Amino acid sequence: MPTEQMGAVDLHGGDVGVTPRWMVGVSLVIGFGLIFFLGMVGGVMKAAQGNLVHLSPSTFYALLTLHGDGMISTVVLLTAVAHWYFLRRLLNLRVEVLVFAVLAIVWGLVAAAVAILIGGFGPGWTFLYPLPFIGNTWPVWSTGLFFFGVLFVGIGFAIFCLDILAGIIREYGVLNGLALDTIFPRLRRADGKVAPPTVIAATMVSIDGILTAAAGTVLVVDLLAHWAMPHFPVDPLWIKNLTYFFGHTIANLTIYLSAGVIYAALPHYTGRPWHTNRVYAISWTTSLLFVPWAWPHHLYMDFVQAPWLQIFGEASTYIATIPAAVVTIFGALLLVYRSEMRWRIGSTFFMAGLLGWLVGGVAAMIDATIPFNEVLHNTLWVPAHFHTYLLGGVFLFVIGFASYFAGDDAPPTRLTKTFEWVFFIGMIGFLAMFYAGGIEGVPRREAVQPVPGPLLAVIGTAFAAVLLIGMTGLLIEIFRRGQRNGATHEREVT
Ligand code: HEM
Ligand SMILES: [Cu+2]
Repeated sequence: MPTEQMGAVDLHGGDVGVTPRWMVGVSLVIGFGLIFFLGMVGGVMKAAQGNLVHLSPSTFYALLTLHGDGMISTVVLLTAVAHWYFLRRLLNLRVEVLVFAVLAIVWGLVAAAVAILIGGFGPGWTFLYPLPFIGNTWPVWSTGLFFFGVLFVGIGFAIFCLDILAGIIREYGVLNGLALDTIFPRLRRADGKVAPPTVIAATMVSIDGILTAAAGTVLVVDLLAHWAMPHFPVDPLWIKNLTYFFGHTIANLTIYLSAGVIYAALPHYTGRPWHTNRVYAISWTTSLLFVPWAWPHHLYMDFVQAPWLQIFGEASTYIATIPAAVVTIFGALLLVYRSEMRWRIGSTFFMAGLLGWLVGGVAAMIDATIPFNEVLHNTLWVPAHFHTYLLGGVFLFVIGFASYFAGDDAPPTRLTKTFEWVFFIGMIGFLAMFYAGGIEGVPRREAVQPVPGPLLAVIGTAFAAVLLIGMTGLLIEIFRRGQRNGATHEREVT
């Protein structure tokens, strides 16, 4: 695709009169607004567990559901939009499709929020059958509305994935989208062009994302049928498998979306391009094949589950996680090593996020190992590990992207450094309390926890407050610095 032509697409936006930059900017504002609100909800839940505020159990479980469903949908939105920002120039994507995807996800979030905040729907964000139907504290309409909300989030994500996959097929084809031409000379193109790492990540995410959205659709349609016609039979084991195929994988894909962002954005700070090679092709193809098989690690306690799935799920968890994480973290270190790395808010958060991904990933694999799972299952170890890589990984990547997007290239000031420290100290302390609870065997998802849960929750609440103060200050600073820069210039994608 000649660059002039792509420039024309950029400048004129689409028929809906929306420019890509505007759309990405608006999505970031919506997403960060939601994270702030849902983070406050998280802080209130912790405070309630620490007996600092009083919530009725049904309110607690409704807020838990809101926080979980909202946070996951929001990071899907944010990471997808950030990845799209780079992909649109590489794949000549149209902004109209992104508008539809974002609208579907936001609509899904609103529907779920109404079901929860007005209806009191509260079976947890994984809405495991039969809980949504037997919880007697919420009305029947809220169950249906919540499922519609989930359906729309899935549809929005599917639109995003299908559009990207179509772009990849147009520009590279699926095999070369995975850079398999670096391994098989027969696939090589005449012009010698190889897919950049951002596109490799997009190929993996879009294919696995379509599978995930398909599973989510089957799941929600099954549940909606049961909701409308209570005689419609559903098999609990089948539903549980589908639920985790959908829930585990969609949450997991936000990390792979983030990797696509880092491949494109980090070179801006190191001054070196991030090249594709065979190792990327092999690692990402492996992740593509195994990510959809990791979900059974949520069902180790289900004795009726087929044993081969348990073993295969454990093995797939390792095989899916390790290669892409290792190549990304090593790749980033090589990119930074002896480069004249410019430490800005963007680059700092990208590197810190990689650390969160590593720590959270190791903690996740510990939990996905059957003998450990026997003691850690459904303890606070679970929110410990996923907050490490979602809050301490994916969310940091998104902050890094926001800084990049805002054109905030000024060196850190004393104020931004202070906010960074406040944020990191709050975050680490907050996560540490989750891990401590896990090691002590405090169960997750309980409005009222056994000792030492409440004490840890008091300390966790204090750290959460620190985290939220640092986060808010930093985001306001990024926004202000971005505005000062005009933030109108577009950058080269490496
Ligand atoms: C900003 C600060 C945050 C705070 C204070 C916070 C707090 C909490 C608390 C207290 C719980 C309940 C844990 C339990 O007892 O089971 C929880 C659960 C959860 N959080 Fe967060 N969290 C934060 C950020 C995030 C982020 C960024 C994400 C995802 C991107 C996230 C996703 C979740 C999910 C999926 C659950 C599980 C919900 C369920 O069990 O149904 N949280 N969080
Ligand atoms: Cu999982």
